[in-house]
Amino acid sequence: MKNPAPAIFPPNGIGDTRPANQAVLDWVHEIAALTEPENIFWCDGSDRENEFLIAESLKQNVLIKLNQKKVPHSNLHRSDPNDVARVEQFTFVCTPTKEEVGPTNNWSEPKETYAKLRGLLKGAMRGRTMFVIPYMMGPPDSPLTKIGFEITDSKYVVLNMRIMTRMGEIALKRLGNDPSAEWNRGTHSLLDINPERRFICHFPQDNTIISVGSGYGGNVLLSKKCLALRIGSYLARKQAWLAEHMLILGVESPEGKKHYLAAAFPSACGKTNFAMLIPPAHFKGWKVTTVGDDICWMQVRDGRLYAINPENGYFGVVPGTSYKSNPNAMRAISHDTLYTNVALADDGDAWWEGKDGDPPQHAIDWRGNDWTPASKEKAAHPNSRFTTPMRNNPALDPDVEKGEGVPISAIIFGGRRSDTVPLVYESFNWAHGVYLGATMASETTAAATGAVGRVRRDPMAMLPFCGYNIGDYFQHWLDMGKRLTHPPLIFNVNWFRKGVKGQFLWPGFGENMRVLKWIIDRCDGTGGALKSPIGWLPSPHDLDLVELDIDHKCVAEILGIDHEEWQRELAAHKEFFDSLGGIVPEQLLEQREQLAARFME
Ligand code: GTP
Ligand code: SPV
Ligand code: MN
Repeated sequence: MKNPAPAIFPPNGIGDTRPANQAVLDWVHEIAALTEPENIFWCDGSDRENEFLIAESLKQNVLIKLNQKKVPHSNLHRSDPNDVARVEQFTFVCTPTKEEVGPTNNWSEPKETYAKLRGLLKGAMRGRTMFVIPYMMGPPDSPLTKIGFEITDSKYVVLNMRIMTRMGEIALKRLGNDPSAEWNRGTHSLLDINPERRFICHFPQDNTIISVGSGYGGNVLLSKKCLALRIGSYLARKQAWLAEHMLILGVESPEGKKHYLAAAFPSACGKTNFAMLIPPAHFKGWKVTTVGDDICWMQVRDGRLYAINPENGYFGVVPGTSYKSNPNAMRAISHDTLYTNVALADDGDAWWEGKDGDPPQHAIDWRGNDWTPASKEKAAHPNSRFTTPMRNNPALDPDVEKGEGVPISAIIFGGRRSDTVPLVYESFNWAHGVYLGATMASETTAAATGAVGRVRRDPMAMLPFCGYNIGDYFQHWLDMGKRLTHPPLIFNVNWFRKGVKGQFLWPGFGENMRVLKWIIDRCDGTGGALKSPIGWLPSPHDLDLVELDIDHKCVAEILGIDHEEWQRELAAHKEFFDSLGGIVPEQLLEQREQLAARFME
C-alpha cells in the first residue's frame, strides 16, 4: 500500500497523524485492501489541511467559490440531483434477530449484509484518495463523549466533518492506544452515486457503520444520525443514558435566572430556529443561548438530567432562513460556511427562497441550470443546507464545552400539525410526558426522500433514528424517569397549526419566546394553566401576548381542543400502537385509556 501522497499534500506533517491505536490501523488497512485506493490521507483537521482540501475541491469542481466579499471563506457544493436527502428506505439496522430492531426499522442479517457491502466496496476507491477522519463527539472532558473514525472517498465529507465534529489530534488523544477502547468504525464510499446501490447500514453490536452510494448529509456524515443517534441510542440503552434528536437551549431572565431545555422536533420542523431564537422587543433583558441544534445526549446525575451537544457545528436547513426569521443563523452563515444545493446569484452570492430582499433577476439554480423569478422550479432545493461551525453562532451558550453538561428543566416534543394539536400544553407527569412523545406525529418534510406533507407518527422525532426496538425505547424512557428525583417537566408544542384559509395561526420564530416564557413559568411554579383532557393548557391570559399583533379569535383557535379531532387523534394513537404488534409498554397503553377516559368526563 502506498503512503500518503506527497503528491497530493505538502509532505510536512503527513504521516504524523496516524493513530497510535493498533486496532484502528488494522481496520484502516483492511478497508484499504478491500477498496484499493490510490492514496491514504490521514486527516489531522488542521487549517492548512483544510485550505489544501478546499483548493483541490475548487479545482475539481466539487466546490464553487462564492463571492468572498459577500460570504468570506465560503463555498457552494451541488450534490447529484438524485442525492439530496436522507434515504430512510435504504437505511438498515443489522442485528442477529429482526426483533432487536423492531417494526419501525429496516432489518437485514449482519453476515449477509457485510458480504453484500464488501462486494460493493471491492475496488471502489481505485484511482481515488481514501481519507481517514478521526473525530470526537462531545466536549473533551465529558463522560458521554465518543470517538469515531470515518473512512471516506469524498472530500466534501471531510470538509463537512471538520465543521461538524471535533476532528484530528484531539480525538486521537482521547482514544489513546488501548486496543480494546470503544470507538466507532465508519466506512463511506460514494461508489457511483446510484440510488440502486445506496445503503446506509448500522451494526450496533460491532459499533460499525457502512454507507455507500450517497454523498449527501445524514447519509454520509456518519457522526450525525448514524453514530450520534442510531448507534448512540443503542449504546445509550445499554449504558443507561439518552441519545435524542433534540436541540438544547438556555434561557436567562433579566434577573439572571437560567434554565436549560431540550426539544425534539422531527427533521425540518424548527429545531435550529428554536435553538437560535431572539426574543421580541417586549422581552427586554431575556436571553436565549444555543447549546445544540440537532442532537442531545443526556445522563442522570443527582436525580437530574444533564445534557451535552455532541456536535461542533450545524447542518441546517437554508430555505426560509432570513434576518427576519433567524438573524443569529444569518450571521453564522455569513462567513466560513459550506453551502449545499442553494442557488448561485450572478454576483457570486448564495441565494435561496425566503432570503431577505428581492430575488435576483437571474441565478444558477441548485441543479446548475439558468433560473429567473419566472421559473417554475425552486432556485434552491427545499432541503438545501448550510454547514457552519457552532462558534459562528453569536448566541452560543458559554457552557457548550462543559463536560458535565447543562441541567435540563423541561423537555419539549413537537411536530408539524395543521390541525388538532394546540400551540402548547404540559403533561401531567413523566409517564404521561413519555406518552406525548411516543404518540407525536408530524407532516413529512423534504429532509427525507418520499412524499412531503403526509402526517406520520414520529415518536420523540426518532422514528428514522432509533437504533433498536421502539417498544424497548419507550420502556427505556419510562425507566429513566424512575431514576429522576427532579425530572424535567414535559411539554408538547405545535408552531404549525393552520386556520381555515390554510394560513399559519401562530407567527412562530422569535415569537415562540412567548411559549417558552410560559414553559419557564411552569418550571418555576408561577405559570397559570387550565386542566384539560390532554394536559395542562395555558388560557390566553396565561401567555404573555403584549405587543403581539394577533387576533383574539386566532389565539382561542390555536389553544383550542376540538373534541371531534381528538377522537380521531385517539383512534390514530391506537392504530399506531396496534401497528407495532404488542411491543408497547403496558404503562403507555394505560396512558391512552386514561386520555380517552378524560374526554368522557
Ligand atoms: P433538521 O436540521 O432537518 O433536523 O431541521 P430542524 O428541526 O432544525 O428545522 P429548522 O429549524 O431548520 O426549520 C425547518 C423549516 O421550518 C425552515 O424552513 C423554517 O423556516 C421553518 N420553521 C422553523 N421554525 C418555524 C416556526 O416557528 N414557524 C414556522 N411557520 N416555520 C418555522
Ligand atoms: C435531519 O434530517 O434531521 C437532519 C439533516 O438533521 S441530515 O443530517 O441530513 O439527517
Ligand atoms: Mn435533524
